[in-house]
Amino acid sequence: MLNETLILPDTVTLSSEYGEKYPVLEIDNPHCTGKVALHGAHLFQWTPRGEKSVIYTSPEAIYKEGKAIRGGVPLCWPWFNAHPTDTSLPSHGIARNRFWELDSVTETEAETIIQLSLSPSDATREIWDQPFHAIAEVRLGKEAHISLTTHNLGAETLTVGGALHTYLTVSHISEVKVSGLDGTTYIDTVGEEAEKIQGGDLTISEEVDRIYQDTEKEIMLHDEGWNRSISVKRTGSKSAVIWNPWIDKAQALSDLPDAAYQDFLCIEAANARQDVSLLNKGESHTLATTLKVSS
Ligand code: TA6
Repeated sequence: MLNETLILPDTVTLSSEYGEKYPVLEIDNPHCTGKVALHGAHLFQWTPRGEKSVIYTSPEAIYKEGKAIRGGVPLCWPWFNAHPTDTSLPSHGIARNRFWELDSVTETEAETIIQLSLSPSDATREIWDQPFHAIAEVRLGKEAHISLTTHNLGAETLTVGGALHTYLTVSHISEVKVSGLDGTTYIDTVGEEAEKIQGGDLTISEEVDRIYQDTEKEIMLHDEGWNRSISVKRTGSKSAVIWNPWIDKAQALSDLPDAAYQDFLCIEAANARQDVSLLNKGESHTLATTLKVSS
């Protein structure tokens, strides 16, 4: 998990605020502050200088092995939501609920760069018995860039989906609208599943849980309350997921305050349902998202 000989740049400290056995990297560089847990390779705080927090994390999040932090950018991998054929397997896969290896922490004038990796273990093989190597990279500066690369180390074709399940802080859910999805087909998974087409901008006034398909365009979250916009640019992502639990689902989540549905919206770079990648022997795939705030 943690190579004690790894030298950290001056702008990065190793924090035990979340427990001696739950290492968190705290970033404080000229452009932003941030926090990355080795557990799940999980970015859970990013605040550009002069801005309000961009990444939302629940004040009731749980920081312990095996439980994904509620908020931040959970890595849903190698599948999104329920496993396509075996619903007994963990929802959102195996990446977000275990410790990753910290491979390197470097910096440039523009950003801090953190690289972590995950390799098969007895525990992962029990769930997904495939020869893989996964690399997560978090780059924090005036923008935040999160990427997840899958290498197929085996001879068999690897089917890989997933999502960078990004929780974005908003002034109030009633103050936001989302553009960039107009005319895009989506699967509405709230209640009876149905395929629909997005008409114009998306506003949120009820539970929203949608998989937008075959879309690679930039998505913009416009927050009237804080007079800012957050750009979400995706690469290696054919789907985009928009999620807000609204009142009932928020109450059902024990690691989220009941009223917290008002404080965030998830805009996720994803490859869901049929938008998965088939990696032949030796092939790799990178799913990435870049966040940028503008006023
Ligand atoms: O991204 C949308 C979603 O798949 C929702 O259906 C909801 O389950 C959400 O992810 C959170 O999932 P989690 O397992 O983190 O509670």
